[in-house]
Amino acid sequence: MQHKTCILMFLVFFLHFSIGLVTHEKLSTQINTNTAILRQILAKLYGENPDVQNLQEVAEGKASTQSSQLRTYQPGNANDGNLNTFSHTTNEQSPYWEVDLGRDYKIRQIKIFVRRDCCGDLIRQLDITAGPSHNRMTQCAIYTGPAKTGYHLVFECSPIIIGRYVKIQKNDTKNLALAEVQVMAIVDRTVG
Ligand SMILES: [Ca+2]
Repeated sequence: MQHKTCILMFLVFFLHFSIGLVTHEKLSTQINTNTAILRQILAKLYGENPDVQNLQEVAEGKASTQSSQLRTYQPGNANDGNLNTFSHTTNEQSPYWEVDLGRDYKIRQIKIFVRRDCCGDLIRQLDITAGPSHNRMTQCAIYTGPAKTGYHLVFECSPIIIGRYVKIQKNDTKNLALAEVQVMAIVDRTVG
């Protein structure tokens, strides 16, 4: 990582210095040229570590379930891409919500969007796991909370988890309501 830091420091210096030398008329052209060079070098740097790029959300629209359901608040409301809809279990012991991504992904982050209308403090005591099958789940994070209404929580899975299922389980006897869950996975680079 250190040589990358040095290269970036050099680039910042180079850009600063070169902009100072050119005339006002040439400034725009010079900036465009420098930006192109910077992009090429950054692409080269990140090319050595493709994990830095290519994080994609892979949960939206996938099959999801929950341990119980209050009225019409179906599990799919938590991965429909809409922050104004939410899933909702009944009050029960250890309610959970789970999504089936359809295949294994390299899961790096799990994001939870708390309801915007109320009750954010009920997002607490969460056990966030992922894995390739239900009997091989690995903990990504725990969240003691409590959250607040409208919170956006981001959990890093470190190291990444290879998994098809992502489960959010709450360790109390109240309901689990989720406005949205996003699963950010490392997806293979596309060429061109
Ligand atoms: Ca939603």
